[in-house]
Amino acid sequence: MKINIGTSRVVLVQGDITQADTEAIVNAANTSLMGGGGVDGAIHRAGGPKILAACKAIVSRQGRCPTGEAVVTTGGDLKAKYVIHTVGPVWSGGDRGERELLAKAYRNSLVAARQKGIRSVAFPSISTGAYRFPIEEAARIALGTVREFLEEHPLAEVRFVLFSETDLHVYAAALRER
Ligand code: AR6
Repeated sequence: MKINIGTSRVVLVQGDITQADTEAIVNAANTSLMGGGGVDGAIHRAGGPKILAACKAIVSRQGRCPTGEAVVTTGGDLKAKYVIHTVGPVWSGGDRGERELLAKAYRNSLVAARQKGIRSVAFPSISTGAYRFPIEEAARIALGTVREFLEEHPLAEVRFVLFSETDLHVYAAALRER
């Protein structure tokens, strides 16, 4: 599924984000930036040790990555030249600012992309795996935040790479709602 927002393209696909040919892919990391399970594990495995080395350098310079913030490293052996590591919130019922923090993670990832002159970015579904954010709401926040950003700051393409067909359907429904 594909829509245009001004001159930018928003694309939803099912797949493995480590294979994406966008200029950057986004990692759903944790504040340590030292890798983990889920998409984080997959990205570090596919991209090789250069990514972790770059994460370590960032952490030794500026400390852990707070929830909602984003940092950029090399893409190592990936097709993507860069990995944007962001940290989504852990869902704990919805009254700890989870929605705002999720929006912030998407927004700051796009801000980081723009600062590097990156024109195409692929996102996974941040926070909806190990961090248990309800996916219907997460999809609305993700797509709404991306749309708002692109209306101000066009990019060539923002792609959502959803791991399962079910997740793709949830994002497609959220995109059609608007
Ligand atoms: N490509 C695209 N999406 C994927 C892939 C892949 N290769 N692998 C998994 N997903 P999660 P979170 C989907 O748990 O909820 C890590 O341990 C997955 O199906 O990866 O933000 C970090 O280190 C789900 O839809 O991220 C953190 O500690 C989505 O990616 C913590 O998990 C996000 O699931 C972050 O949890």
